[in-house]
Amino acid sequence: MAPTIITILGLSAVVIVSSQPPPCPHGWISRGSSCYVFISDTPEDWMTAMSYCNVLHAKLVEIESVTEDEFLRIHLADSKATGGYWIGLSDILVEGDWVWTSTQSNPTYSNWNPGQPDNVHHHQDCAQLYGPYGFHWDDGSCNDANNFICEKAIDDETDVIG
Ligand SMILES: [Ca+2]
Ligand SMILES: [Ca+2]
Repeated sequence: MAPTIITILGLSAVVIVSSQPPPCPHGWISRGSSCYVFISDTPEDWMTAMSYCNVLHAKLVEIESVTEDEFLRIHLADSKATGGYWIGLSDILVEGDWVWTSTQSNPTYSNWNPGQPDNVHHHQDCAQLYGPYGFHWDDGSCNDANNFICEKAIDDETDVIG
């Protein structure tokens, strides 16, 4: 059977409307003044996830507002994510005293699922966006292997126009 080659012309066109460089590195998603990357294929315990983000010159995501929280939740839902995603919030040092890792400050905004944090078995010291709770916040065991989200500021060295 001879191969048949069909050439279709003019059905698609790519229009480049901007010559500005993208604000975030390849594979990262921009929102506001931050870039985010969702790590879903190498689940890690919370501490290793934090180190992984640090290697990327980032931190485990820290969620300061409802708009940031909704952005993450909508992205997870749109990408059909499941399971848990570590965020940079823990009460490892003092039980019940939740702090963002980079600042050691208590959250001014939080979105725990009803009944959370519940510190099940007295060893849930790390916070995650938890799929079964619609990616509202839950405390989990820091040793569990979970997906995670890294966040970093849009590179200040990039020339910003406008
Ligand atoms: Ca943030
Ligand atoms: Ca819990």
